[in-house]
Amino acid sequence: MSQNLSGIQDLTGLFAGRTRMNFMHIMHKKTLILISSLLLISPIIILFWDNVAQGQTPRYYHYRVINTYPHDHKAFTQGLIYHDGVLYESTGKWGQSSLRQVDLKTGEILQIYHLPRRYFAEGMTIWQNKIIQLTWRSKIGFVYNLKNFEPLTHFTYPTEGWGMTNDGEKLIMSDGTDKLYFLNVKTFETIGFIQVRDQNIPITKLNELEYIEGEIFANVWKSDLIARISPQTGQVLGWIDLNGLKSLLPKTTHPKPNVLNGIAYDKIGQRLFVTGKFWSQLFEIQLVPVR
Ligand SMILES: [Ca+2]
Repeated sequence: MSQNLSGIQDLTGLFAGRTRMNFMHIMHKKTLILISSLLLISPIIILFWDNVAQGQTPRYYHYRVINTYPHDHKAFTQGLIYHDGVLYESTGKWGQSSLRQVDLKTGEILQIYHLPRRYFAEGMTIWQNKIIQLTWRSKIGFVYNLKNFEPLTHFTYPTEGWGMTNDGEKLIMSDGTDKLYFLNVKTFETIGFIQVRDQNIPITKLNELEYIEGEIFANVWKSDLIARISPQTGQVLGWIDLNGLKSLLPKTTHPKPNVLNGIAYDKIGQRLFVTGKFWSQLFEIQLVPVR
């Protein structure tokens, strides 16, 4: 994982400038509406233009903390899922990589599988009665029995492995670039990809993923941002700014809390959970649109 932060710095600048851009966007729309009204152009044309404009500019969200739960502060979180009332987590680092089943309310580890020391675990997803887990640079993924974590099989891929989720039909994988790959869930072959863009700006370092209500949510590595991405076009539909969340963590933990990473979604309860690497807490948050 590159230490080059220029992409993130660009992203931060992009985000900071958006208040002004939103204002310009609103003014632009108002001007169009005024001219259109004066020229007695059909309101349908105005509506069409408005939709086009909205498709070009992402929405922005802050957050409200709804609940706080304990989280293993020694877990270098790489993948997080909520499934059937419990959390599943993949943790990284050489010699510390694991697959876990975790009680949400207590943070207790209910079941754990330790990977061989030569593997650095990354993202994962649940498909039917199996767990599929990536590794960082070994170009190998593992498939486990969901119930007892028994290793079943493995597969290979040509890139680094970062995040993983699925849309109910195919696997979705990130590799730290601006690409999200679609994989056949039976053969693990790459069947397509999208390139993620905020308008025309490539968004790189896409990390942990979660497919939520028809969108792909992606942590951007080493930032407090989660991108909401269209699976069809790769366009960023929205930005969630989680700045300040890490500062809510108790100060006494060791190792030091690392970056935000970990998105899980309770589809039935419509609850959104986030955490980070070595974070001692996991947060249920509600998104608050920035007006
Ligand atoms: Ca996830």
